[in-house]
Amino acid sequence: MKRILSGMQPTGNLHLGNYLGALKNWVSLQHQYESFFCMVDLHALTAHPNPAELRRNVIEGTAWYLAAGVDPSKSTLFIQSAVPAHTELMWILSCSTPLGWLNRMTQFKEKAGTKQEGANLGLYAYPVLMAADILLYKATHVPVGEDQKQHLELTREIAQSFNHRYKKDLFVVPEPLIFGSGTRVMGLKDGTKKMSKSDAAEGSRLNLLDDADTIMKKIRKATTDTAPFPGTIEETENRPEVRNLINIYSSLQGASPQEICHRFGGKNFSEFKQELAAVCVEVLSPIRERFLNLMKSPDHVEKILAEGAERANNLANSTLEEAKKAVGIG
Ligand code: ATP
Ligand code: LTN
Repeated sequence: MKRILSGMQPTGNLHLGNYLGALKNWVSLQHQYESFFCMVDLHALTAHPNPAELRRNVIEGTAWYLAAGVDPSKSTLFIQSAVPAHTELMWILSCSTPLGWLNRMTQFKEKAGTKQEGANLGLYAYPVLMAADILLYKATHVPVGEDQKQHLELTREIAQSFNHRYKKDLFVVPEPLIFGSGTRVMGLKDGTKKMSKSDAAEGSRLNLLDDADTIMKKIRKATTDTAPFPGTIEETENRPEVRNLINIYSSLQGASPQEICHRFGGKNFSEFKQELAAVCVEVLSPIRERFLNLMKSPDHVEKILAEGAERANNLANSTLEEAKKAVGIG
């Protein structure tokens, strides 16, 4: 049985990058894999979010999963903190994870910056909790963005060393499912920086909550250059903003970047931008509509999460019991 598990932090303000880099893939994978998707609220605590906002973001984040097409009759949707086995297994795994492995993690270095002494233990141990998320469900595959590749490699090492130490084939060693570079959406203002919810420039990203007018305005104002539209994709090599807009069009509409260049090559950018905006509105508007409808009855979303937590707890507890027995506390 092939099984996936993936998660996203409930940090709010989802954007086109989250949709193309994560949600859209989850929606198609749920037809081929038994799927578990979780809102990793325990991971979010490492950044001390406002408590009321965190709760709201968990519900809204789940509503975005559903609005994008994650189907609760096919996939299990749940909140990480509703399954206590995650933190319990994390402790067991921590006791088998050398500090040397964690010291290699680049995300910790980036997030802690120059003030590592002041960074919290949760941020440092973040990848061990992520390993527990994955190993509890014996996921065979984990769909993640390029930035999470190192954390997944660590999960594999933790699983292998645990199995070896306790002489059991307990944990499944998961394979990453990394989506191609076309899914890395860059900012609309600077094509070398990824589209990100933490960018102060609102015009740099298309939020999933943006209405049609806002989408059109942001695309119209997206940075391009003075040269005409490229006739081949090779000509975009030193034009990151142009390349990014072509990639977005391609991911949303299905045409290859080369086909898009053939179609718009030599033309005015405004014609391309108009079509790009129309495609964005066509794809994003129905998702936004569904989201707004779902948020009219948050109880329905809560119910889906409660059902998901029940299924998740069943599976997670059975793996936790095996792990406890293996180490001698079960
Ligand atoms: P931040 O804005 O703080 O960097 P984020 O927008 O990257 O956060 P995450 O919660 O880290 O949000 O990511 C959620 C998922 O969305 C991850 O799977 C990540 O790989 C994907 N993702 C985020 N931004 C992009 C992007 N610009 N292009 C493609 N995928 C993205
Ligand atoms: N670390 C990931 C979120 C995450 C995750 C997971 C992804 C937490 N647990 C398990 C896949 C599987 C991030 O920051 N995007």
